[in-house]
Amino acid sequence: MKLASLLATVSFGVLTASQAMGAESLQDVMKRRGLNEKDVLAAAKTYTPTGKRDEFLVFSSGGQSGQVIVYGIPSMRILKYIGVFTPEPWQGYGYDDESKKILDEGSNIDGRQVKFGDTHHPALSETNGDYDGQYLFINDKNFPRLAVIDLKDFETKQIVKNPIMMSEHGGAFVSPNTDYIIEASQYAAPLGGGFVPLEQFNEKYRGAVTYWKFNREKGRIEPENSFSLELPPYSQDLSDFGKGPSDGWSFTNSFCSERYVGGIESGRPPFEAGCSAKDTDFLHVVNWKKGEELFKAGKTKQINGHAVIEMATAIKEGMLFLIPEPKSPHGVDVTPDGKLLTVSGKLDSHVTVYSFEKIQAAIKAGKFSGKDEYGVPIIDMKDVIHKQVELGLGPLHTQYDAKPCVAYTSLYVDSMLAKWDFCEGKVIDKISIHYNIGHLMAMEGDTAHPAGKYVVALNKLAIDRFNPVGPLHPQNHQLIDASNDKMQLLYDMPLPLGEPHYAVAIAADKLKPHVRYPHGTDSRTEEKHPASVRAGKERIERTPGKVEVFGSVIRSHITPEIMEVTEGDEVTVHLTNLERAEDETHGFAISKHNVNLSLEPGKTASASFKANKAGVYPYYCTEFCSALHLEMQGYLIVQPAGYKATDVKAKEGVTYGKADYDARVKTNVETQKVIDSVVGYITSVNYKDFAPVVALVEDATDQLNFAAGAKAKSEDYAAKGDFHNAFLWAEQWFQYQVKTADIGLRAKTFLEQGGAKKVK
Ligand code: K7E
Ligand code: CUA
Repeated sequence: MKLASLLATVSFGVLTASQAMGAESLQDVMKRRGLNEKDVLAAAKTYTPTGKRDEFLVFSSGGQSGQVIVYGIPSMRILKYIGVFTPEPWQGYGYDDESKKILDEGSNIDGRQVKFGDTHHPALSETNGDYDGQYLFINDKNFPRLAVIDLKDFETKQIVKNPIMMSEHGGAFVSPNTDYIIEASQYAAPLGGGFVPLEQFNEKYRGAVTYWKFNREKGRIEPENSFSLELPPYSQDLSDFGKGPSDGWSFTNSFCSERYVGGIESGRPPFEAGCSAKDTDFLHVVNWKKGEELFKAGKTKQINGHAVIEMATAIKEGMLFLIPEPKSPHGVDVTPDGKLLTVSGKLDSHVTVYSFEKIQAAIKAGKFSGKDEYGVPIIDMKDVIHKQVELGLGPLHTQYDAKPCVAYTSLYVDSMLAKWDFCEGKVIDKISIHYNIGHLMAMEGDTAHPAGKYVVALNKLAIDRFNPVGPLHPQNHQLIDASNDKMQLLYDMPLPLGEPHYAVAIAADKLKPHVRYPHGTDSRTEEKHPASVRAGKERIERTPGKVEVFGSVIRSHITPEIMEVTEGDEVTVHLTNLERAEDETHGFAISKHNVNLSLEPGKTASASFKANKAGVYPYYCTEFCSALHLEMQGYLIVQPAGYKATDVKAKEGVTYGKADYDARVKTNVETQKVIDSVVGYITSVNYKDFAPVVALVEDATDQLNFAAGAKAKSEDYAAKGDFHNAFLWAEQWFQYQVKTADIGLRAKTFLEQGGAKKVK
């Protein structure tokens, strides 16, 4: 009745009627909130009603947080933080033994644990130059390392530490088939570490690029099959791989090719003066395919057990060239067709477009304007320029549009974003954004086939856009509608982690993540966990000084519920989540032991710790997993050394009799009828065609078997006249029934909503 009258109101458009009912019209809301038509249009372009999903997913650098932020476009709703270089407690990352192996080892340098990461550039795996939705990589500028994230479960699987660099920046960027991931150093230093006085900067300090070999089948980087190229001590910067005609080549910018060393405290002009003195720096052009051959032929030098192609070898073999590029450049970005590269000079108002064909022609003809001090051939800039386009002040990074020849470039000094034609060399549109823009991101905008539609401006430290939250301001990602020539600003999203740097956006339908793990999976190795258990096989193993628990979690209990250990024991708790239902993640935390596990359905994770203080430590589930979540608990009992148990029997809190037992059994019998009717419905339709329902039915069957076990125990006790225990087991029988019914009803709802068909 209510609905009918509401519909009537809408269809007749009677404003006063809706006001009379207390509902507001769009006009009312616009007036009340001070919105104009443009605002409402922008809202309509981003608003995503409940249940609707986003068209693109973004993987954004979490900056100094060392994490990755995942959000949707156009809604700008945050979906996940992925722990990468720093712990992420909710996911148990850095808390369970399995992830600690990756994070602790990947954070250790010279015996020190580095507890942050300066993440800059995420990169998605590619097949033929297009995103394939399989893997994500991200670099750490501060502690040169690279992480591999598997998009099957959005978890970090590997961290490789760069064996020769002291800082980096030009990573991660992938080759068109993800054979290699590039990591270029930033500030020159002695390769491999160690002390060399600054006076020997020119002779002994070096830059480098590392080509990390990626094994796609294993989903891991193979350090033993990776190599680096030694470079002059110019501050190498951003990099990109060629594709299409330029496949096999990579490009790395530099700044401070002046090789200036500051020292303001001793009266020397500072770094920033000496590092921007010249009008040009150098773009490094590298034939990495040739590098791969040299590496395989062993024409390398070992530094810290890592193969490095020396500059002299690279020059002799014709794999390294330099091209001047305007003043303090930042991004170098290969066009989707692989024919051109755009380079932005921060201190130049132009973007320079280089032609790969012309570069190749110059190399083939041996036409060089000279050599740098290290003997690297320099290609004359004017021989290889396609266009120079005046875009505005402080151009930084470029991304590409779905339309041929169309690019977007961020203008740091102007606080603008330019849409331009790199074939013709003309500006199409410019839009003012907030300020402090660094990178920008177009949808799949660094691939062979960009998707267009939206651009995001990644702005730093949003002083005035949001409610103030203290001196440290949030970052600001601004969504821009780029589907028309004229761009429109749609939405400001504050991000409260670190400086955004770069982000990549992929069509959401390319991602097919798991909803659960196969039973007993170690998610970090993606293999069967050796300590996983099946229901009923839980156990505790003891050896002198060691206790190992092989337990399980399932609504709503942890098995075992009591763990008794002795002070000083080394304890390891392995827990397997036996559930199959998608949302049945359980947590496991032990009071005061820094133990927190996230156990998604099917996962096995472990926590090791020393029981160093006698006491009673409650443990419990940390996810609100069911009605009896709070009862999902247990005790770690750490007994003092030499403790002897007395045989005094514990006094029960409450004792139960026959009447309690009878009443409980009566309810259980009623409950069983409900379950039977749900089971009847499920089996009467084609439920086997619904994978999630099949999983739920398996879960429900488990629970029902447990219920049968508890019922048998209850009846045994009743037969012996022990109604206290008979009642408690009847209660447990009921708990299993409740869980069965809960799962069964979820399956039923799913089937009804999914249009299941009658089969009998
Ligand atoms: Cu421009 Cu690291 Cu790519 Cu920051 S970087 S903005
Ligand atoms: Cu399991 Cu709460």
